[in-house]
Amino acid sequence: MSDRIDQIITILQGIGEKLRGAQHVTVLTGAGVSAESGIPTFRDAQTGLWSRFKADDLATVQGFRRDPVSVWKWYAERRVAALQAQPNAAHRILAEIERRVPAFDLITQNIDGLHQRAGSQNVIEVHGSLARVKCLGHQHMLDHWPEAGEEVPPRCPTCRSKLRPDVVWFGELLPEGAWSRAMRAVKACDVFLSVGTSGIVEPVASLVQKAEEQGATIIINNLEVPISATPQHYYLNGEAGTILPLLLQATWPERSSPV
Ligand code: BV8
Repeated sequence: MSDRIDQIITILQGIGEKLRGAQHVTVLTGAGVSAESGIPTFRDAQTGLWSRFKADDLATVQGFRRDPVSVWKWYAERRVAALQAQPNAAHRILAEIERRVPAFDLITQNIDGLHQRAGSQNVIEVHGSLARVKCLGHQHMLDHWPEAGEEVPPRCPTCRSKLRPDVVWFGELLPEGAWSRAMRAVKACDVFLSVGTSGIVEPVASLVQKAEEQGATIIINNLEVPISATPQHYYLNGEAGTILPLLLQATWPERSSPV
């Protein structure tokens, strides 16, 4: 057991050195960073959304066209759950790291808005957000979720076509602006920190490799990686709400962690 602790301490010290000297930190998060806020992930065995629901029915345009009421209700429920959830220590630590490094970008696949509520500023939502809706007909955007009315799903005030959540479904292109910002953030970084993503969904999954190819230090925290390190890679198995506070402490031991 003590060997494992010694290994974690050595890895955290190595990461601390890299983060202290970093010029530009780019973070990629997935559903795992919100798991300790009570938001289910997608692919975790029992609790994952895709083990309980069919992605084809709920996260594709075809699924929405087949049954717009069920899809709208599913996202409306997820939106309420996200609003009732609180950012956890992982969200807060990432916001704190942003304040302590010269340049920082946070790319998230999550649509729950918890990074922004934790104080993160440079958030790039590559899979959209539950805070916004758009219409099926002409992509007219509404920057708020409409009040519940008679009709479900509600209709676009401009063209009367059905409204849908402003999230990226399977088979849909990522928002052009967000994707190019994410690519710039990866190109600019010397430290790339991935937290709570299974790295399955493309094209986001390819960002780690892009960071690696340009020589950035790669740090990966989720529940599936081992605990190990090479000169360029650091793998930390563990819950983000536990690992990230240790990482902050190891990086700036002289500055107490205010989160
Ligand atoms: C695209 C909607 C170009 C929002 C999501 C056929 C046709 C078209 C495209 C494809 C195709 N076949 C494959 C593709 C590509 C497809 C894809 O990648 N499919 C996968 C399944 C193979 N991608 C797309 O379709 C993308 N668009 O390619 O456009 C195109 C267009 C047309 C034609 C050709 C090409 C669009 C992808 C976006 C899909 N939208 N959701 C929503 O409802 O939320 S996917 C869904 O997966 C979410 O967005 C989610 O964010 C994303 C990634 O999942 P993760 O966040 O990683 O979550 P997961 O549960 O998987 O993992 C959690 C991790 O956390 C685990 O590692 C776990 O260990 C860890 N963890 C758990 N607890 C903790 C923790 N870690 C730390 N602490 C904890 N406490």
